[in-house]
Amino acid sequence: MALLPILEFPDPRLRTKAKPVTQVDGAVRKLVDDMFETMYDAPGIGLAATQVNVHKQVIVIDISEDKSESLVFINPSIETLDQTLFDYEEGCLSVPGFYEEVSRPRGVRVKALDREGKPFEIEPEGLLAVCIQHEMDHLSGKLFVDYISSIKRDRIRKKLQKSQRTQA
Ligand code: QAP
Ligand code: CO
Repeated sequence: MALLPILEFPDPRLRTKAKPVTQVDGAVRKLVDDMFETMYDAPGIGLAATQVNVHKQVIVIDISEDKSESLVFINPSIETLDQTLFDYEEGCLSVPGFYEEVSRPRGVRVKALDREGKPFEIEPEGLLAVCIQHEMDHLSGKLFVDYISSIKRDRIRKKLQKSQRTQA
């Protein structure tokens, strides 16, 4: 297993559109395992392959308190079931230190492949629904800061660019 470096906003590679996985093989399972290790180490509750500069449709999520509910989504697709908006203060491992409220549909149906390449379907609500929508946005090059005002986004961008400069 390995910890993978996480790209940070405004890195343009975060805008890359991920491609479908054609075969869920050992290399994909290794990526999944490395993504879990990276996410749990952070710690975080969700990570998309885009964030570790791998442009394949792979997401890992675990919203449990004790790392007991790991979920893998390969080639996910989504439908809205409950359009009622649900507000949540979101963060992102690619936007460290910043949290903003985002509104998204409350209920969704998600179809995907699991770690073995087997199709499955879930109908999450609440935080899990938020998290899946947030991670699926990453696979299409979108970030939660795209939903907030450009004034706030620019302020976050400037602060992160400054800390990235002094880190490097
Ligand atoms: C996405 O985010 C998410 O700023 C996952 O300094 C977040 O795991 C979906 C993290 C909220 C729904 C609701 C963020 C860790 C982790 C930070 C994360 C930080 C350290 C974020
Ligand atoms: Co994120």
